[in-house]
Amino acid sequence: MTDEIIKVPDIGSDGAEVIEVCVGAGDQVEAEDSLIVLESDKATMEVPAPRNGRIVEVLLKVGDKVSEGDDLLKMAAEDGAAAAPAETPEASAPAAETPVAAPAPEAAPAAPAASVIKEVRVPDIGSDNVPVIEVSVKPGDEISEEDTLVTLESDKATMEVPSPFSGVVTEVKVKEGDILSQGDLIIMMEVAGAAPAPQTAAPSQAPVADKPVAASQPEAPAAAQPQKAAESSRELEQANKSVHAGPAVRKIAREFGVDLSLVRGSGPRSRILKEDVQNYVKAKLSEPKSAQVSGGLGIPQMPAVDFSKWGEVEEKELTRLRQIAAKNFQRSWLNVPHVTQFDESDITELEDFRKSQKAAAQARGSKLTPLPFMLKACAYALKEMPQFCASLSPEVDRIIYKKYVNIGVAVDTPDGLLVPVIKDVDKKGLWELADECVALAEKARNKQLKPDEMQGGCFTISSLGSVGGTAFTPIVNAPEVAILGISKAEIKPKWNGSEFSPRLMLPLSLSYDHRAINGAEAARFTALLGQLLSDIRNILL
Ligand code: CAO
Repeated sequence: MTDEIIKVPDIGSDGAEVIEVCVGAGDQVEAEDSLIVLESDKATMEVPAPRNGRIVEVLLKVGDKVSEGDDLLKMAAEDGAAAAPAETPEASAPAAETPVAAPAPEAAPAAPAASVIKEVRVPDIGSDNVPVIEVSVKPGDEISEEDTLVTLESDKATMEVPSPFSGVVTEVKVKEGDILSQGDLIIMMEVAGAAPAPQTAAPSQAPVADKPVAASQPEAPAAAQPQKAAESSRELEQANKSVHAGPAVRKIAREFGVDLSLVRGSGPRSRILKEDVQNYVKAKLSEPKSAQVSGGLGIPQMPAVDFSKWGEVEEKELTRLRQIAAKNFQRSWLNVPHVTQFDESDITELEDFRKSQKAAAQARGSKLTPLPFMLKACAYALKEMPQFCASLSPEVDRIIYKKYVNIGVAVDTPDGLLVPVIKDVDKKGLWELADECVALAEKARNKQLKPDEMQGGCFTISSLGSVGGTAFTPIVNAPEVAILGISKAEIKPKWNGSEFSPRLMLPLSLSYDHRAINGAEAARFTALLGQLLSDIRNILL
C-alpha cells in the first residue's frame, strides 16, 4: 500500500507561510482535523485532513512558503495496517531524526524504575542560532509534560520548547539571550519512574521524539485529538494572527475564545504570556454584567498596514489620555444610535450685551465668552426637557432622570480632550460660570483636574466657536444622552419680514441618543435654545 501525498489545497492567495504544524509523524488524525496553519497577508487558514489516517511524514515546517499543490505531508492509507511504520524514515531511525522534546515512544514501554536524571535538548527547530527570549523554568520547579521550558525566537517564528517529561527541574543550562541550535542542552530534570536513560544523551541518542516541537508543535498533548477547524476558531485565529504570542498561548486563547489582539502582552517585546491570557479572562469574568451588555459586536479588527511601503513614516505612541478618549468615543459610537440636529441661533443682542460686559469681566480678572451664556441656556432647557438630562440603564429598559444639572465642557489640551464638569449650572450666575469655565479649562490644560471634577455630568457642550467651522457632529458622551456642539458665530443676512438685516448667527449641532430622544424633541430643544439665546431675558423667566 503506497502512502498518499496530501497537497496544499486552494488557499485563495498566491502564497502563504506555514505558521503552525499541528501534526507529527505517527499521529492518527480524523477527517477535518487541522494539519497545518497557513498565514498569508490576508488570512490565517487551517488546512484540515481530507480523511482519517495516520501521518507518515510531514513535508513542511514552520516558516516554509507554500502555494496550492505543494506537498504537505504523507498519509498512510486509512486501513493503516498496510503502511508499516518501518517503511518511514521516522519510524526506522526516529532517534536520529528528532531529538528530545517528547515522551519516549509507547512502543517500547520501560520497566518501572526509580527516578532518573534526564537531559532535555533543543529539538529540530527549523533553524540554528536562535536566541532564547524567555526561560520559563528554574531549578526545583515541578513541571508537567508539555509545559514550556524556554521560548526561542528566530526571525521567522516564536517557538516554545515544551518539556517531553513530567518531573522536577534539577538544573537550567540556558539563560535569556543565549543562542541555541538543535541538540543544545536546555535543562536536566529528574523524572520519576522512567526507564533508565543515558544521563547525557546527545541529540541523536536522546529519547525518541515522535514529532517536532517549537512553533510546529501541536498544541494539544499527543494523546489529545488535534483541534477541529471550527469556523469560530478560524475567525479567532485570524484576529490573533498578528499578535506576538507562542503556540501554547495561542492554544489557551483558542480554548477560552480570547481575541489575543485585545490582550496586553507583558513579556519581552510585549509578547503575550499565558498569565496575560489568564489575567484577561479573569478580568473579563469579573466585569459587571452591565459592562458586558454592550460588547461583543464581533466587529472586525482594522488590518495592520505597513504604510512605510509608500513613503517615510514615523510611529508615535498615543498619549494615555488619547487612548482612553479613543476607547470612550468608540464605545459611544458603537452603542449609541446617533442623530445630529442642526440649528442656528440669533445671538446679535446677546453678543452686544456680552461685549458691553467685557471690561467688567476683565476688571474681575475673568473672561466672558459666549460659553457661560450657552451653559445657562442649556441648564434652562435641560430643566424644561428632562429627557435630555437623563441616562438609559445599560439594559436599555429604564431611563434615569437626574434632578441636578451638571454640564461637562470639552476642553482641548495638548494631551487630548478632557471634559471637566461644572456642577449645578442652574444655580449659578453668569460670572460664577465664566470664572469656573476659565479655571477648569486652565486646570485641564495643566493636568490638574481631580477625578471628581470630571464626573457626574448630565450633558456636554463642545465649543469649537473660537476655532471655526459651520457645523459638526459631536459624539455623545455616553451614558449621557445628548451633546451640544457650537461652531463659530457668523453674520448672515436674515429676512425680518420686510428686509434683510445682518444678524450674528450661532450654529448649533445637537447630537443625541435616538433611543432616549426622538427627532421632534431634539428640534424642540435646539429651538428653545435659540429662543433663549436670542433674548437672554427669557432665561430669567
Ligand atoms: N463664535 C464666535 N466666537 C467665539 C465663539 C463662537 N461660538 N466661541 C468663542 N468665541 C470667541 C470668544 O469670544 C473669544 O474671543 P474674545 O476674546 O474676543 O471674546 C475667543 O473665541 C476665544 O475663546 P476661548 O476658546 O478662549 O473660550 P471659550 O469659552 O469659547 O472656550 C474652551 C473655552 C475650553 C471650550 C475652548 O478653549 C476649547 O478648548 N474648545 C475646544 C473644545 C473641543 O475641542 N471640542 C471638540 C471635541 S470633539 O467632540
